Amino acid sequence: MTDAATTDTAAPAIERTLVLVKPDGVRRGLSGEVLRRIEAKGYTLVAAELKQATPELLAAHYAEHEGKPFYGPLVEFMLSGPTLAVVAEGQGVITGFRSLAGATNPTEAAPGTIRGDLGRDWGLKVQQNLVHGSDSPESAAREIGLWFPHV
Ligand code: IDP
Ligand code: MG
Repeated sequence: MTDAATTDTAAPAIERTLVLVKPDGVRRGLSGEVLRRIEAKGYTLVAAELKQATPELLAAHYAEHEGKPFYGPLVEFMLSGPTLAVVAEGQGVITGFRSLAGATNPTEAAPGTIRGDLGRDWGLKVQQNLVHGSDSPESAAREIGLWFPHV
């Protein structure tokens, strides 16, 4: 017996997503652990570069959050040290990496996720939650263009 729902569905397209190990993750020596989890899941690393973000890059990257109470603290935090910018590739990687990362609030992030296992609330105005992952194909294309203009 064939399963029409499976056999008639086109193979999912290969996607790319932008992952950032934020300055807290780099400072805490967790860059390798984040890369390890991406690779252990089976995704491919396409690009990786340690970068010092600029106010201009962050204004573009976090434009959707401008005006929110945590926006100023978020930009200041992201300027506080180098960020490891990564492009990862694979079917479903955009949603898949968000699952690996866990919920935005590290207190609520499930054990087994990057934020759940390695993050915590430090009582600051912005959640220092170790990683960023693009949230849609449109965001991924836009963010990869910002962080890796040549990829
Ligand atoms: P995401 O990183 O899980 O996609 P966003 O809503 O896009 O979450 O927020 C961007 C970043 O801003 C978060 O990762 C976190 O560092 C910070 N942030 C978001 N919401 C809050 C909040 O309510 N309080 C403090 N910091 C926040
Ligand atoms: Mg987001």
